[in-house]
Amino acid sequence: MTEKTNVDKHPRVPYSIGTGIPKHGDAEIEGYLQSLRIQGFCVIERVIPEDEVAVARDNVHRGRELLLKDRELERHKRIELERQRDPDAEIDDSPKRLDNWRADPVRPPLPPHAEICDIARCEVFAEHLASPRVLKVARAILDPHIRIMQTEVNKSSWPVEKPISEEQLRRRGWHSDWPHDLTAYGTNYEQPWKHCGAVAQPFPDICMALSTIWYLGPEDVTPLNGGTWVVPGSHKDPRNPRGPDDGIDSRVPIPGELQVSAPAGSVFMQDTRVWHSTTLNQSECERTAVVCRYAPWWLSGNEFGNLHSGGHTLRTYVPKDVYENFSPELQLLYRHLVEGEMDVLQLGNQHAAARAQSLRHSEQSDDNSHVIAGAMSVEEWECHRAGRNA
Ligand SMILES: O=C(O)CCC(=O)C(=O)O
Ligand SMILES: [Fe+2]
Repeated sequence: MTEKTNVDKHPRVPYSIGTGIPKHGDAEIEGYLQSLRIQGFCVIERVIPEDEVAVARDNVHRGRELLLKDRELERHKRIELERQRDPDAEIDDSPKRLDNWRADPVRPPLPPHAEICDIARCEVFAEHLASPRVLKVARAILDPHIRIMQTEVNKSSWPVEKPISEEQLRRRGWHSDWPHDLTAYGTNYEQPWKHCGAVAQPFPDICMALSTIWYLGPEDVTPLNGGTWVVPGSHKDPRNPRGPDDGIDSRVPIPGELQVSAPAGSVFMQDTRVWHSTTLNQSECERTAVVCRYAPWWLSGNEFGNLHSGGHTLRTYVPKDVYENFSPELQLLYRHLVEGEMDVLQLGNQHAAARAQSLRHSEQSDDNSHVIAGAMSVEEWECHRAGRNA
């Protein structure tokens, strides 16, 4: 007698995008770097250890509630201040109310006119953002001095109502992320401050920022329950799904697309140029997720690109008392958003500059006949450097 086959509606992770990448040491980091360079993304597996995922997830859920309360308080304070200034003022409590404080968009105002950053109320989860493997990869791709520019703790994908139509299954929302989101989050001519910055097409062939999606379970992420869609290699294509001249329909499938699978606690990290899309969650369970974007010191993030869940282009800040409880590594990532803190260049950059300066004064060979400008690839340069430092 043949046994009845049980089709599991909630398959365990069938594979992970990280499959094939060694799991330890430099080889693991090198695998992620290769994947980022060639495919435009990688999945760093189990950044949050299995037995800590539930705590991180609960912390994010609780944080979301606290943030709503904080923002309401901030809004009241703003109105109070306005009343003190002018008791007869007609207080505009509509979403346009913040326009007054955007008079100087280059130097946005301090709290309460700024809004509290999402990370400020998710301090347990927050510490994972400074996990050594994530930072190693981000620093190798971007720069030794990286910062987190956008934090969105509300990136869950909720189960859709059944039955699901073919039309729904075909639905995509292809885009690339800030600063490569060509919509710049809804700019318009009447409100010129409302612009998060968008790199002009064709994008320079450089990774300017890394978008990370932190999958916080409770289930592992599969194509069924919210595994993000991605088009491998699209970071190198001059076209863009939101490119007005590119003839790409951002709402339907693109050849070569695939969905991410990863164990809960993993991080999907992508070059912000990569074309990707959210996915229908066909399971019965919320796919909890947080999104944040790591960028090098030179990306203009304090003037542009501010964002947290529920915010828009308003300046965000991390309260000093919260920041003081962050670990030193995490502090480096958020220092630029803390009142009264100077975001001086980090140690790695200072060492690099010191080496370059000492070279100026050292004995040099006095012969450049071996140099053929333009003849060395980045890979050759990296081998050469490793040899010198061995
Ligand atoms: O939730 C996801 O899977 C994708 C989210 C995303 O693309 C975004 O936040 O920019
Ligand atoms: Fe995105």
